[in-house]
Amino acid sequence: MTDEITLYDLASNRPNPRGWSSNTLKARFALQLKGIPFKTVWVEFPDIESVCKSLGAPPTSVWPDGQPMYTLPVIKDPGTNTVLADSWAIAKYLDATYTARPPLIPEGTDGLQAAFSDAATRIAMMPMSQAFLPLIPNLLNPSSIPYYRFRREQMLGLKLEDFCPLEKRPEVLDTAKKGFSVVAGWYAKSGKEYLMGEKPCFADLSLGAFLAGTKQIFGEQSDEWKLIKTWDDGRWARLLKSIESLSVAE
Ligand SMILES: N[C@@H](CCC(=O)N[C@@H](CS)C(=O)NCC(=O)O)C(=O)O
Repeated sequence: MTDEITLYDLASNRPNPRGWSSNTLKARFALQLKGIPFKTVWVEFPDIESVCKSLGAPPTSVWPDGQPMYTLPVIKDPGTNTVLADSWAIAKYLDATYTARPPLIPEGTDGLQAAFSDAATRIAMMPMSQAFLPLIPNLLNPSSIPYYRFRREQMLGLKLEDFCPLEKRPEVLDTAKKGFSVVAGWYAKSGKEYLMGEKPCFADLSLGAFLAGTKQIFGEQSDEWKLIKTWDDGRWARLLKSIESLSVAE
């Protein structure tokens, strides 16, 4: 029996999985930035609900048909007998429980960080997601693909491929680029490497997690990732690199 935290993360068909979902990567980076040892249990999409129920992790949302939606990341901390879903709640818990490293959500910054992430999601991350969503089945194991397609197509009311046809991808990426440039302007105002200065906060880490997911989904050698790396004078490649380099490997 170990006291190590377990992170429940989404499985992929990649040989050395390090996570590909921006939501679960937020929790992974939060644990790594805080230097907290943990192990990963990789979960297939159709098993998320049963895994959450067996752990006692509550749903975090609802499906369009009103059914509860169970999601990852989930962490289980045997040291405090805690099970938690939702990346924000996990970050708050780690800040409160593991105080050796600076907090990711310092007191008084909750609202501003949430507002930043919400705005960056709408103008930059949503268009980027539109561009990469049809590619996600390529990195899933066969047992997850039909579930993933069914659920996403049910939510979108469209076939994944029709959400962003290949010929539309450059235009959608251009919209994402414009959104990222606005976010780059917010960073420029901070005048420092991170939004709140020299140390990354949860909002930086969330953007880093999104970029890490984007890189995995398009592929490091893809034309798309090579292009994204040049946006805003390389700001996004640098942000991802610095978040990853601060993260202690699992
Ligand atoms: N607000 C949640 C959202 C998590 C979320 O949406 N996770 C997705 C994976 S990226 C999920 O588990 N979806 C469940 C499903 O598709 O069945 C968080 O930040 O943790």
